[in-house]
Amino acid sequence: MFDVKKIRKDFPILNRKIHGKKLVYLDNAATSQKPKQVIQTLKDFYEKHNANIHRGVYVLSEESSQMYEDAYEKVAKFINADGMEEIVLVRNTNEAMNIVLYSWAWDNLKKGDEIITTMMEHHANIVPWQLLEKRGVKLKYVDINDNGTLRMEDYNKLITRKTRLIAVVHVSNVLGTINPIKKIGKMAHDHDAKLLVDAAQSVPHMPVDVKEINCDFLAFSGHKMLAPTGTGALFVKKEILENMQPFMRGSAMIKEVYLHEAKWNDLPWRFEAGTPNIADNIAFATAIDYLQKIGMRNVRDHEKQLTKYALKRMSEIKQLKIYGPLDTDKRGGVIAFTLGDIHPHDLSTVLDDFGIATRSGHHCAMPLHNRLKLAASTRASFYIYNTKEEIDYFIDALNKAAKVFRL
Ligand code: C6P
Repeated sequence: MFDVKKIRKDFPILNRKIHGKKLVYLDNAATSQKPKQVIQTLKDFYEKHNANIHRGVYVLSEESSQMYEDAYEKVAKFINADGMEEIVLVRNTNEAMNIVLYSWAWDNLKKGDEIITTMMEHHANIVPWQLLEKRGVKLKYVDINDNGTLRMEDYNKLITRKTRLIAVVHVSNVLGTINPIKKIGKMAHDHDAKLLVDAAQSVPHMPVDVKEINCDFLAFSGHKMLAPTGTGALFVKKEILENMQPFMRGSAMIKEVYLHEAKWNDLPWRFEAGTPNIADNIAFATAIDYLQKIGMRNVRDHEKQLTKYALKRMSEIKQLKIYGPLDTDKRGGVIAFTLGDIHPHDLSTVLDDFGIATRSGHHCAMPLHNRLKLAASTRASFYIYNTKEEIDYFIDALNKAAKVFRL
């Protein structure tokens, strides 16, 4: 049974007052709040187990090494990967993309090759590929329809025998659109191209299975799914990861070092130079335990209900424009909107006076905002601890803001 009241008790920060009002946290797409279980894991680690990993034969080092390896296995299992040899733990989705850029694309793409991405991408899935343009790789964009879905017919027009990579966001952090990544992956593979999925806004919010999607690369951030900041993961199919060269070189990622050459460590350690983010990644595993206990299907259902309710109530507000599909089967729990001609930063500031945390700006999706002819938007994004009552309060605040700005 999904019990939001019980869940809320696990999040100490939800007791905070902001400007004398109860905090209503609606910026979950940026980063989620952390339950006490995750905070406790960090405390326990530093109070009872702290030592560097894979370096000592003493008890603390063996304990921390085991806990770190267990965290890898937990992340792998969560997305149904074949164990930690298909995972690299990273600080965030951006870092994951940069590993694909420097350790795969750099060696496998040459002048004339093509990458297809989309107009609804986060900068993390655009800017890395721009570096390859300097080497003569062509970067192509699939456009969007007026309702914020991908213009699927563009793929047929853009794919050629030179397409090497199709990079696509699973759930847009602005439009909320859930993209048909399985279908896109099939098109990629039919053309001998690889599929890279930016799952930063899907893995925290719904069941995601890398085998079912049949993706080659999949990136996500732990800090958006209850884990500490500085956590995230890159999934790469084993046969691809085995042949990728580590681009960060130094200690821990090697097996043997000679004066003029070195032999790489086993997977996944060859992609981790130096002391990794040990405690935070162990707490990442606690976050996964927490989500699995609730069940990812229940997480999705709860957010779907909240989103449906919020979309209905928001559409009743005059001059409020919502971006992205309105059908909750086709969208996740992020809602970007504008209210009349109120500048999104001004609106977010007024909402903050009510204790409501929203994000305003281009949400690191500037090409999308340009495509929508928008300088910025305000965005509310939901997670497991948000309630219908919070949405009512948010709607009230929006109505009051409209009055303040004389809409
Ligand atoms: N979007 C948002 O407020 P990092 O920052 O590397 O953990 O995640 C990057 C990223 C990549 N792809 C998508 C779809 C994302 O939404 C994000 C993060 C946050 O929308 C911060 S910009």
